[in-house]
Amino acid sequence: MSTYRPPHIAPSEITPEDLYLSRRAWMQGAAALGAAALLPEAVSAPLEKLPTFYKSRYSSSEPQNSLGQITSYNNFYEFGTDKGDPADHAHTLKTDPWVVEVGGEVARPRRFDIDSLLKLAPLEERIYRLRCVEGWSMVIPWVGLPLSALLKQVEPTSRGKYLEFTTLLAPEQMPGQKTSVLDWPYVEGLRLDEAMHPLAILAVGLYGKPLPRQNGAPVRLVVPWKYGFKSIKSIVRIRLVEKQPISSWTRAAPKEYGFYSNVNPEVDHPRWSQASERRIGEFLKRKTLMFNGYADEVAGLYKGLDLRRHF
Ligand SMILES: Nc1nc2c(c(=O)[nH]1)N[C@H]1C(S)=C(S)[C@@H](COP(=O)(O)O)O[C@H]1N2
Ligand SMILES: [Mo]
Repeated sequence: MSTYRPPHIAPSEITPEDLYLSRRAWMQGAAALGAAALLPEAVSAPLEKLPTFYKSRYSSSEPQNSLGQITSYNNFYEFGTDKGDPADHAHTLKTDPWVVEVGGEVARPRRFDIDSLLKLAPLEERIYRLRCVEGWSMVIPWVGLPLSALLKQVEPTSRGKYLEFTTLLAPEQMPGQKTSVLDWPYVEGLRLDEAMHPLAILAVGLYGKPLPRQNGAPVRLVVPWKYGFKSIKSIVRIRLVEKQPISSWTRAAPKEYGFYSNVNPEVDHPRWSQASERRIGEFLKRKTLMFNGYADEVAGLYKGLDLRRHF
C-alpha cells in the first residue's frame, strides 16, 4: 500500500476547483441542451434504447441534476481520479457483449447478458439522491430494476449472507487500472437483507437512455442510502458469500471507509465532517440527512447496530 495516496480530499480543500468543475459541469449541461454532440461517445452504450419503463413511487421529488452534470462530474477511478476523467476516457470501455456472472452460495448460478437482466423485472425510473463521501451530492433519474429480482432467480443458500460485487478488470480498456491508486478490480459488498431491500437497484440507464459509460455502463449498483462508493459500476460478477466481503475502499483505508458506509451526518469521516453536502450546481451547502433521507425506509435494517462502530 506504499503507493497509496488518499484520493479523497477534504471538501474545504477542494472548494475552488470544485466550483470550477461545477461551472464546467453546468456549462456542459447547458451545451448539451443546445448541442447533444458535445457529450456524444460516452453517452451511447451498449443498448440502442431502453425498453419501456415505469415511474417508481420510490422517487425523490427534488429537482434533478442535468444530464451534463451527471455525465461530466464522476468518480470512476478506472478512468482516472479527476472528476472530468471518466467523461474524457471512458469511451474505451467495451460494453457489448457483456455478461454478469452470479454464483457462490446460490442454488442456481447463472450468467446474465444485458437482455436477460432486462427481462427479470419491469424497468422503473427511480429518481434518487447520490451522496458522495467527499461531500457533494446529485439527484439522478436512474432506470433500473430491483436487485432482489436477480437474487430471486439464483436462490441464495442459507450460507449466502453477503454479496460481493466486482467491476470488470481490463487495463487495456480502463487505463486507471494500470495505476495502483486502488487494488483492482474494484470490489464492493452488501449484506443480503440490504441487497433485498426494494430501494437497492441495478441501474441500466439514466435520463431514459442506456447508462453512459462514465456512469457505469452497462450495469451498476445504486444503493441510495449509502455513500456513493458503494454503488459499484460496470459489474461483471456477483457472488453470494458467507463472510463479510472486504471492499476496495476498506482495503485501501480501513479507518476511513467501513463496510456499511451508510450516509450519516453524525459520524464524521476521520479527515472531515459529513454534516453537510453541496448539491452539484448549487452554491450553498445543505444539511446531510440520515441515511441520505431514506431513514423511514431503511433504518430498520440497522436496529441494534452501533452505527459509530459499524460506520
Ligand atoms: N467501479 C467503480 N465504481 C464506482 C467508483 C469507482 O471508482 N469505480 N466510484 C464510486 C464513487 S466514489 C461514487 S461517488 C459513484 C459515482 O457515481 P456517478 O459517477 O455515476 O455519479 O460511483 C461509485 N462507483
Ligand atoms: Mo464517492
